[in-house]
Amino acid sequence: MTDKIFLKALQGEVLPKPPVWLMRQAGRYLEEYRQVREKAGSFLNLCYAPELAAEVTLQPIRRFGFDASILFADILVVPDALGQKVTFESGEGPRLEPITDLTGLKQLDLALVDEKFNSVAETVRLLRAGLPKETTLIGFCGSPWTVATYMVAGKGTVNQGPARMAAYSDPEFFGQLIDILVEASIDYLSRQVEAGAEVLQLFDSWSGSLPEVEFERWVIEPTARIVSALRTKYPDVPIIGFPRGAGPLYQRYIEAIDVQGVSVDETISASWARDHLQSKVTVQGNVDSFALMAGGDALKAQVEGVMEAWSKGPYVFNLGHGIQQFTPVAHVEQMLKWVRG
Ligand code: 1CP
Repeated sequence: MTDKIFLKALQGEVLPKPPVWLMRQAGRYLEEYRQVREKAGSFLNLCYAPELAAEVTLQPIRRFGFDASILFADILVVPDALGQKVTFESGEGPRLEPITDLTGLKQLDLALVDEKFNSVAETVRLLRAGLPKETTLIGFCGSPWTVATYMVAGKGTVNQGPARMAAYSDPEFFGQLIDILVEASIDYLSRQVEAGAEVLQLFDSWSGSLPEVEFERWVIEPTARIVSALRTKYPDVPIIGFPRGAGPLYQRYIEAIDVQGVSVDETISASWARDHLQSKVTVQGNVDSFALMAGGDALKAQVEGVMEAWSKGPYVFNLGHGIQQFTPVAHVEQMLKWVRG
């Protein structure tokens, strides 16, 4: 039995008020984050400095009292730890030395990951010691497809074209890349659980760019392997999947993968999610992060829409995607008042 309402919701309990947290709740919309970020130097330095990473993880908990806290790190820690060169240029997003064929895969080595994965695990340890007792700690990684889109293109892309091309024209290479990511992700998430992560979330931010057959092969299949390995090792740790943009394939995703929760993006209607997802898993979402940035009546309507549609089943209140950089803190406070009453 647990007193943590976020865990209760993931165990399927229907609660009078939902637990609430926000994707990317630590970040540049917070003044106190920008200060620590500056002190850390590079973004990856911040990810690998346990004291600082724990500090920025705790900032939104202190300010807003969210029910869950997500480890501060990034999905690109995995390629970085495997040996690919990764940097974050300010204002431009991530840059990687692209890996586009079997020869390129040789620079990746599963034996290299210890130091970097362990420093993230150290952040998790500090957090378990520093979080309020009612707050649940979420560990995470990117799903193989989404991480691979960055590894192949060397940066974020509008349509994930380079990875889609590689998957069609060199499936041998692309399949091996995905296999490496499956293994590295199981290792990485296992270390997070051993260090104290109580829930895991798998971010597949770009799963919406794949047709059905490719979705099955590059999203469902590798994610199912990761989830089943973790389920076997840690049967009591709930897992949330986030196949962003998957549309009706959300349903296939929760049927094929043993997740306890599914994070729903803002393009899915809350009533569709209630009818097709909530009877099987806990749903999480799905207010538009731009409605939060805009605030006012538009935001209020969305908050009420989600709560009305989902309140008869298990759910977690969240956004449909990460919080926007220029979101006023006052809008977050207002939204919490509406949610918590
Ligand atoms: O300089 C900065 O401060 C950079 C901003 C930033 C932050 C705060 C980046 C760069 N990453 C993060 C932290 C982060 N990233 C977290 C932990 C913090 C929290 O949620 O509170 C998490 C869970 C992520 C996950 C992540 N990183 C995803 C999946 C979720 C999503 O937003 O779709 C992705 C795709 C990334 C890659 C990434 N990291 C950062 C940037 C600018 C990008 C590229 C995004 C893109 O291609 O559009």
